[in-house]
Amino acid sequence: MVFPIVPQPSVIRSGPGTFEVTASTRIVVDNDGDAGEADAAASALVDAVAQRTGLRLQVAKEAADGDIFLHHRRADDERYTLEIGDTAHVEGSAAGLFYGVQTVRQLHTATEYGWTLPRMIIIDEPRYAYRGVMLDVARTFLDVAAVKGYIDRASSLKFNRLHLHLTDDQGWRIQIDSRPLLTELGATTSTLGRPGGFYTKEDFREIVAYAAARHMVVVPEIDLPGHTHAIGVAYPEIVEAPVMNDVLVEQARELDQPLPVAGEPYLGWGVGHSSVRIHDEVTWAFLGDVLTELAELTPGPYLHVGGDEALGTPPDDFNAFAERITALVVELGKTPMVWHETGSAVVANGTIGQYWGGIVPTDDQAAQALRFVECGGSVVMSPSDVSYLDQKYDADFPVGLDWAALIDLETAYTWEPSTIVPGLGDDAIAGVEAPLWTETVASLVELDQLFFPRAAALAEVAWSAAGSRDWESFRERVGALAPVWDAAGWGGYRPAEITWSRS
Ligand code: TNX
Repeated sequence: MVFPIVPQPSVIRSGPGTFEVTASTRIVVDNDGDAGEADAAASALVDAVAQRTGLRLQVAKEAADGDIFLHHRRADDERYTLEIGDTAHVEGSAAGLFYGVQTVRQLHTATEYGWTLPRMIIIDEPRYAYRGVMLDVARTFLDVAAVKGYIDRASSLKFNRLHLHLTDDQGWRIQIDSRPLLTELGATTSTLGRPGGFYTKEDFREIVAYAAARHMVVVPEIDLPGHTHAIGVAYPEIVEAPVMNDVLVEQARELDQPLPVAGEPYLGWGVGHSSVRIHDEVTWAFLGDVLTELAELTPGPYLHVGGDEALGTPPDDFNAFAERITALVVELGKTPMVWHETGSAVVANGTIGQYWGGIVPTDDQAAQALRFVECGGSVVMSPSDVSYLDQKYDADFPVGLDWAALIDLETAYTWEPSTIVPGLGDDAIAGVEAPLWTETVASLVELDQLFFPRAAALAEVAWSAAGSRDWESFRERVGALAPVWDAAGWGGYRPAEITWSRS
């Protein structure tokens, strides 16, 4: 018997018969302490049942047979157990309960009068502690409602990190009180002239709180020292003139992208032409102010400071910059995250590198990834030819880029993080992240097409034990999730190699 759960749980034992959720089923909360952790999971379950059936179940304190119990246990982990018999029990930490509820939501079949659940036992916990999705809100600005929608989708697959790529050549998306022109002038546009925008501090706090309620930690990124053209639209003294050497001019021509003009918004999607002025103390005062405000806004432990594709920055300058900026993040009490190129430098102790090379790394990429371990840190795996959600599924796909690879569902599923960089095994891997860049994305509908179903494949790579992953089993399970996604109003692509259940 294959149960329609993605990611695949650690242990499943099926029992005989079913458990019926009807209008008289109550959700009984059993909080360990008075923080109400089980209450949050209870309302997630109430909402999930209501979404599919219109029934709003009662939440109760006292018990009866046939109810669904949520037992909260104080623990700093993400484990849960699920036992469905005459009565249903979910037990776990606050996060564990939330994941248990997501599992129940996937397991049900809708009936005329409610839900049917199979009797069974599940014991489940994740493989990796860091299970991320990234959203590029710089290339295309996405409003708070869209970001919340993205959090709903990702957290249903047990992702627990939301990396927000807040700044790039095309726009600056976060209010910084000490530098108001960043948003006044640097946020007005998106790629190809799509609407711009930015998050006020209140907006950002709202996103962080919404994510936290779904057990996702926000990882904000200010991309540096490259990808900084938008800073120059606001504060020209911080950035170098756009670098237009032969390589970059040729690259822009091949990509059919315009060249940047100093001080004017950049609407193309060429890369590598911008850099902050690394040797100017004015720049460091600016960066100190920006990162201090961002650190204050961010309850999570990480600040991502970019480091990718600084093609216009001389290597020695880049390394000096990397050392100083990661040290600054540590001073602010946060763990620095950076793209893997930054491994060319001696980064601050504990810095996490994000690997975005291919599943067959070049020697440089492998060496750079390993440097984070030598510097007391670890690596998050985002190999671009399997985990990049912005790449097309096939050559004819209407949205997405294709520079890394065409990534069909099986390609997104069938890879193993611990064997990519020789010498970089699970003890050095913090986890997996699936980035979604938005040069070609104009709407939430298009975002969904890139996200579903590949994010489900990547969620399983991040959560499920290597030995429990199996493409044929995944094919069956993912196809059965279509009604759950439909009920939530989530679109997405439905590739023909999967048999999709009907709602
Ligand atoms: C490369 S991957 C980039 C981004 C682009 C992306 C498009 C990485 C760290 N940098 O600037 O948006 O390609 O796929």
